[in-house]
Amino acid sequence: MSKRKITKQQQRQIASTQQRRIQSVTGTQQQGLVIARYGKKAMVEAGDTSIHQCALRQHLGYIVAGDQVVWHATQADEGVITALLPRKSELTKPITHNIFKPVAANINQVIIVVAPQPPLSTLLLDSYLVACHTLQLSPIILVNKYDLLSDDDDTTQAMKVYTRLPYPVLYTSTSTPHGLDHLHQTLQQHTSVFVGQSGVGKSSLIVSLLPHEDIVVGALSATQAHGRHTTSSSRLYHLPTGGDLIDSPGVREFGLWHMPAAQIAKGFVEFTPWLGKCKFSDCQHQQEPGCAIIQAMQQGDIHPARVANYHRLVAQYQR
Ligand SMILES: Nc1nc2c(ncn2[C@@H]2O[C@H](COP(=O)(O)OP(=O)(O)OP(=O)(O)O)[C@@H](O)[C@H]2O)c(=O)[nH]1
Ligand SMILES: [Mg+2]
Ligand SMILES: [Zn+2]
Repeated sequence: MSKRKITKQQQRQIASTQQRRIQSVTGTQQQGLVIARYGKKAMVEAGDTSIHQCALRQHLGYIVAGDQVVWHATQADEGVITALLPRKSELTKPITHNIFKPVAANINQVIIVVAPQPPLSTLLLDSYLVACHTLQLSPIILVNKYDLLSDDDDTTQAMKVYTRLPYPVLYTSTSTPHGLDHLHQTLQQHTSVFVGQSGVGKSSLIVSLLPHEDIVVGALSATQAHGRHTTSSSRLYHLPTGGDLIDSPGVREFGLWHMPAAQIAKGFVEFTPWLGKCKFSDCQHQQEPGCAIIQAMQQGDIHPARVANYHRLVAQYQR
């Protein structure tokens, strides 16, 4: 069935109905910050920090935590969102081929949380790094569950690759205060989002950062059903030291974008000095003679694990 087309006359009718609705409610239009979105409702924080459950008007686009919206009150703690203000940035998640769902809006930092448990996926980490590069967002790698790390485990070994890259790497534990001060400083004056695999401790970290706030680690039915604490939708928190932090639901993979290989290569930042220097302009950086990337790898300037992940992402992103 084709999508419903709206004629100009219908558009005018919708506009005038909206105008009448606006005039008939008690509240006046005001700007607000979306704290969370649950199904067909969103929690909006007003300028006076009061929270309102708001219904969503049609044709708004997908509202998400971090969005700035225009809304008006209908009752004491309820309202309606009538417009979405333009986003300065957004982190989107590919759901199916070329269809993206926003995870967080108006952020300037992405904190990619990893841990030794569940086992680290460097492919997922690299996917996020490529996504951040494409979306022009600054990534920070946060290794949580420091208490479970040992000198020779897989995560410690893998992190040796990432500490050579130009990204900050932080270590934290929620069972000890390890790294929390540093994390507080990193989050100050920024709007950040926690992303990563399910179970790495994103929500637990927020509990540690905001011990006085009533945060449920994990959500509702999923917790009871599976005995697991799982976040089901993004939610924004104000930090006492300044800055906002958005918790997002964990993912299993983040690798379904359709992206040209050249764009993926740009997201592997240490490849940059060698891009465009291969003998063949259409070089796949596999076995070709005169491949600058392979040469850089052989002389130790690029880690083989990153080249391997680059090829896996090219295969995945282009499938
Ligand atoms: N040992 C250890 N366990 C931790 C640490 N941080 C969190 N955990 C545990 O890890 C489990 C998952 O924590 P959550 O905070 O729910 O993880 P999440 O990343 O928010 O998961 P999703 O909401 O599913 O994405 C819980 O059982 C926590 O108690 C840590 O620093 N050390
Ligand atoms: Mg969570
Ligand atoms: Zn090459």
